Amino acid sequence: MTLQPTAFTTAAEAARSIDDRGFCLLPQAVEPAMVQGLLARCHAALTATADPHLARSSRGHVYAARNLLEVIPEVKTCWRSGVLLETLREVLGQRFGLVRVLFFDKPPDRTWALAWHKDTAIAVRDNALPTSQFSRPTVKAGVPHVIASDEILRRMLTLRIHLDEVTDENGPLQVVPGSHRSKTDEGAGINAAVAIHAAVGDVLAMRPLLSHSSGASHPGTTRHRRILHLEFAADEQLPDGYHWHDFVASAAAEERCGTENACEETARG
Ligand SMILES: O=C(O)CCC(=O)C(=O)O
Repeated sequence: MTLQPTAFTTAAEAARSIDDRGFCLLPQAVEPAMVQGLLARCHAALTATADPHLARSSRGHVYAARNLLEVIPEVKTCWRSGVLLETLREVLGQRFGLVRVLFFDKPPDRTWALAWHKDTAIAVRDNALPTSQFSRPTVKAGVPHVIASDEILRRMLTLRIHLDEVTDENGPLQVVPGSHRSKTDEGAGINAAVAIHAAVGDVLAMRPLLSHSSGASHPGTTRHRRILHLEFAADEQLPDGYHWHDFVASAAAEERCGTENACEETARG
């Protein structure tokens, strides 16, 4: 089954779909000029750098990159207006922040497939602290990660910005509707999976616990499948003294913080 964009006219409708099914597709949520800017920035950043943490094809195409917050500064702002900001606020509340950014491509000469899984790893500053909430510390591309509890993952939302059209030809993401509530049902319900077809500028909003997979692109295709994957969390604080590796506060949180600082300064005289 294929999912075509449904016109979610309000963030409240989008949030209801995310609550019920674990995802929704937001058509044309990123304007063409912004998509062009992001593509140009990704191309410049990912071809210029000799960073060994980038995954490259034999022809030098980057097909996966992590930790893009500093490399592509536009990812800190491209969601700060319109339906993306409204949906993030509706789902995560006012104090949310951007915590991790990845890039995926399926270059024609180096396509790939990914088995069914849920996104359970988060990037933290120090993954060696004693904890009952986090497990399996690892280092991915030089950044410490841990597996987070369902409680934390249920308060996160991912936006996948489509920089290319996605059809059956270039390995669309498949998702299992309703599989977003816990880690325990991994692999269940794949008979009901839907493929996410998207136009350039469409954004898939999905819970990290939603079961997902993707197949290889068709042989002979000339299509890339470039996606910026932005992960957001509702809360800046983590348990057991852990800290997000990065937390780029939403405008609302920044404004409030600014006001609080101003208030503190006024109170201090
Ligand atoms: O973009 C895709 O096809 C899947 C990427 C993904 O789910 C992941 O790396 O966890």
